[in-house]
Amino acid sequence: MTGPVAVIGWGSSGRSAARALVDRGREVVAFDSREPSGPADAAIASVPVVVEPDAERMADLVVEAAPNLVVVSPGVPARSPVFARCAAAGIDVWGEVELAWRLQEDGPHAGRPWLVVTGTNGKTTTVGMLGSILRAAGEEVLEVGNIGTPITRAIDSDASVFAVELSSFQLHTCRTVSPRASVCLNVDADHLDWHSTVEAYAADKARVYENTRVACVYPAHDRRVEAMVEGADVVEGARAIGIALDAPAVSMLGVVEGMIVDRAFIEDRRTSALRLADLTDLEGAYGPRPTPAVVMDALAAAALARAHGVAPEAVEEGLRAFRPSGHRRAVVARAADLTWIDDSKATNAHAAAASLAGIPDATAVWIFGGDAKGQDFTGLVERVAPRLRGVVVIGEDRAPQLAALASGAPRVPVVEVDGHEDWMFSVVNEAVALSRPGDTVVLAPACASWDQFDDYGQRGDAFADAVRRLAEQWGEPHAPA
Ligand code: UMA
Repeated sequence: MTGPVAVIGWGSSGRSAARALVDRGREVVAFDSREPSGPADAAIASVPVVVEPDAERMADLVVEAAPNLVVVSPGVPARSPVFARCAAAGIDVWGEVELAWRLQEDGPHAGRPWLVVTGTNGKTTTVGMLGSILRAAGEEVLEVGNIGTPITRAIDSDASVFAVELSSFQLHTCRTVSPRASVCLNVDADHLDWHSTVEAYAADKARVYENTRVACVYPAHDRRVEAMVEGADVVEGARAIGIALDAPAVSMLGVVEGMIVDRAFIEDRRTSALRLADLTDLEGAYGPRPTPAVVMDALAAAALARAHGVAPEAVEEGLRAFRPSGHRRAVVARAADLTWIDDSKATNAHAAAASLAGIPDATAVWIFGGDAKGQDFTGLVERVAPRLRGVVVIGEDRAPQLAALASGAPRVPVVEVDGHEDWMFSVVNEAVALSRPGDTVVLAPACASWDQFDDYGQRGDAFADAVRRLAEQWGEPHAPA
């Protein structure tokens, strides 16, 4: 392959792709709809960046540049005219992930396995658990993809295996990527502004299973995802491996008496199952009651690791050592006789429902609210009402949350906290007032944070900080999680 390459999008994927291409002696020209923010590193400082806000006009300019390959960033939507225009001109369009795969397979790291995770919710948790398990098995693993590090940035590393998080955007432009094992955790309506329809979104998610070599892992209760596995063109011999929260059938991983067990990757799977780990191994990360969603993530990570040949002991050790990155249902403290959970990342109703799902009835104090993004919370409140001891409603506009609570959970006590000075400290004190010893306080706002914070991370940090101060007040200065 020679000749210039056009890179669309000068963000982290585009710059990383350009760097990998320039390192291989390729000429690159970049396109972006906005003035690039921040300087590129020295190796790509001389790459020309064409700024063109109009997508039609940009597509014309790309074709006029006569590249023999176009590499698109994940943020470029499927409806972007650049796809049709390049197809008409006979120019190949690859995503940054497809480029990474091809460069890997053309180079000294050909054959390095990719274990690939997609899904609407739980991707990052699963990739984190998988990374921890692989590390416990002595692998040099890198967690890459949508999780933050573009894969082209990692291809020249000596990592022995990649734990890869892929979004539907990235899967849309994958063609020859051939994972050793793959999973789609779940599919719920999301990103419809990018994909146009739920069907198109699901079709892109389904691509995760294409060309899989050893195992297509899927939630056994989810017909829609199972159908994706059935419809996938896989490498001969690849197996479908179900995961479920109950006793596993043959070729599945599941849960028996509080143990994660494997009936897929053992010789005598027709007659027996192998214990991999206990649910209590998740306690350090998630407290005594991991939610069903978290257990499914652990099952998925275990199945991918087992498909890669990891020993059972490493699954146990890896799950025990795993700690979620901040704000994803992390136990931030046990203080004031309560377990405090930061799930500030739960910025929509689906994620908040998953967050509250594993908590015993009437023992959750729920911190709920923020920028509602136009959501109607009636369904969410009806679903979680049995779990609730009380609710602290936050945010600048609390009307949508209060209306849903009044109709869906009329007997649950509700307290509002407005944005007065040091309001998050009031929130945690109100939560204590609503609670009984042994309860769980969950920050799972179901809303974006932009009305009061820069991002969900800042919101979670403010919560953790307020809990720390509360713990000190209660004479529990270290309040270990
Ligand atoms: N741009 C254009 N034209 C377009 C769209 C974007 O020129 O039509 C330009 C923008 O002006 C900007 C650049 O492209 O300069 C940004 O590119 P990008 O949006 O593809 O983002 P990157 O910085 O390359 O980051 C991407 C992922 N972002 C998206 O998918 C939106 C990151 O996921 C990912 O970590 C990174 O690649 C490395 O793989 C972020 C994300 O929000 C975390 N993902 C979504 C999610 O998780 O829900 C899918």
